[in-house]
Amino acid sequence: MQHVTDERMTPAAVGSHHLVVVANRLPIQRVEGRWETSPGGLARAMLGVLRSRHGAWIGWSGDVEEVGDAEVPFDVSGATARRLELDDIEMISVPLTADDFQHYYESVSNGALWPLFHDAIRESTFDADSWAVYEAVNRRFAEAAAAAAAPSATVWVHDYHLLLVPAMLRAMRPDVIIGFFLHIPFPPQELFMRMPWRESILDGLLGADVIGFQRSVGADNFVGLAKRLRAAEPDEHGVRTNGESLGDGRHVRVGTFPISIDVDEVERIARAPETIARAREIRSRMGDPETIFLGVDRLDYTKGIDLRLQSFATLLDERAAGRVQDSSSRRPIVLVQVAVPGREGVDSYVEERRIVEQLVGDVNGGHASIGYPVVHYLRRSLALDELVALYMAADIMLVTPRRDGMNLVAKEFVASRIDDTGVLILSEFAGAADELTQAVLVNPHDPDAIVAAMHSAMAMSAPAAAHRMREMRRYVTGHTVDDWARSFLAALGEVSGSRNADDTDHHDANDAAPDAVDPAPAAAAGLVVADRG
Ligand code: ADQ
Repeated sequence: MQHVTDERMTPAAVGSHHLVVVANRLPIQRVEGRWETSPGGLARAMLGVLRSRHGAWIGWSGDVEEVGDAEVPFDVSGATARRLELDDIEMISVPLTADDFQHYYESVSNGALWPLFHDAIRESTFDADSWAVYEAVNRRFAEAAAAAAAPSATVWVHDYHLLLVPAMLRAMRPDVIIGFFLHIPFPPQELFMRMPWRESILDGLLGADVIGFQRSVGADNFVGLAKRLRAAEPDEHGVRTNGESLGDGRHVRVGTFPISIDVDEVERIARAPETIARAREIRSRMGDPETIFLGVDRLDYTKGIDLRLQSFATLLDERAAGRVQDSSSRRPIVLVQVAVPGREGVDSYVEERRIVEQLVGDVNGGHASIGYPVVHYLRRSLALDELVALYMAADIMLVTPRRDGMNLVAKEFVASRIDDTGVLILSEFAGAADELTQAVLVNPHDPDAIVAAMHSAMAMSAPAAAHRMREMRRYVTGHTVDDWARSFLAALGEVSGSRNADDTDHHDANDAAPDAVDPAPAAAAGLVVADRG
């Protein structure tokens, strides 16, 4: 059910949320003129907890706005507002103009941070004017969070678009518990040091109470940098800040929280008779190939789509030249590559699409026959049920990113293989490699290694493949996105508990009034803030 709120008429709703999620995008989409929650795994995991804790989600709606266009985006039923209640969760939109979008999203987030945090696979562009906009937009998100959060609420900030929000929010609302989760890798010190805004970023993050990373290597990189650049003192659970601007001696917990998927949803789709029939249909429409390789990615240079296409071409060349023993089969081997384009305002994404599409053309040009392409290339987003049917139709899943925070496609593939068949080839440089250790792990930077992994996956006996898949399924089933969200919130809950205990101790020891939060920013946000104790 959707319900539009015009905040000009309902100011009482401000500042009442006990759990606030802050992310670049709102988890909503417009379907036939109506706003609905969008179905991603993160959204599904968070919406459940948000609903149960009177939550709000702060983010951008996805539509750029004109300067001064104060009342979009929720133009439903003739009413307009910045807030929309969907399924008992308040969606609060942070407006972005086309200029904001270009500087904050394209230039800094995806032109500077994204490549640097992914091993500097592409050169970052550092533009001081864009950084000023990034700061301004981060402040807007922090202000929205400060205005939405109830006294002592929990605020969970997500990802590289919002690295400055934790410290900004702490300055406005010292009473709230702040978590930050980074979905992408956190780079090694040598690379991070290139960033002109390196101190600001560390200060921004150190404003949080808990900082979560996908892999322990990211957490270690962060702690090392906080020590080196901010004189933070590492301990078993994180760091203690050191410096006036950061609040001397404040503890920041730093941990590893590998994200996962909605396993129940994927399994439910995989068990549905329509999906099983669709998987069979996909195979037969491709001429019942001997082997179907599958890749599913955003069209991003980090994902290594080009690397796998090159290795696939080598595999086909070897078979054509008769250098491979099992090439006696007349049935073809094919690769299905699904790629969703995006970020095309950034040059490197336009370039990546050109590279990938040229390779698809080259491989098909050299190896296809009439009516039988060897690479089936779909440049679009597919619904989850169609994706699951593809995961089930495939024999070998190719997940070969040059670097990836986690890679949820690998986990979706595993969750889909309810009959324990199929082989996963997985890059060592994806976060998922720490967990899915029964995959055929590969160094994607080594073309021969990808070809060798393809051969070994094709040659793997059914019992060996079933053993590996069973192990991986057991792992994924026991580590769902709900478990991930719960564990991060539990870490925040511990901070909240220890703060309350500290306040009680302080109160008992000094017999003084509990610390009051700085009322100025809260008052600016239209809030009445209670004492912390
Ligand atoms: P992404 O880089 O977007 O996420 P990923 O983890 O692979 O990467 O998630 C992609 C999601 O998009 C999956 O759920 C997948 O099903 C979906 N998807 C991909 N291609 C699709 C297509 N053609 N059609 C429809 N859906 C498609 C960032 C980090 C990752 C990290 C996630 C979550 O870069 O490393 O795993 O966040 O933290």
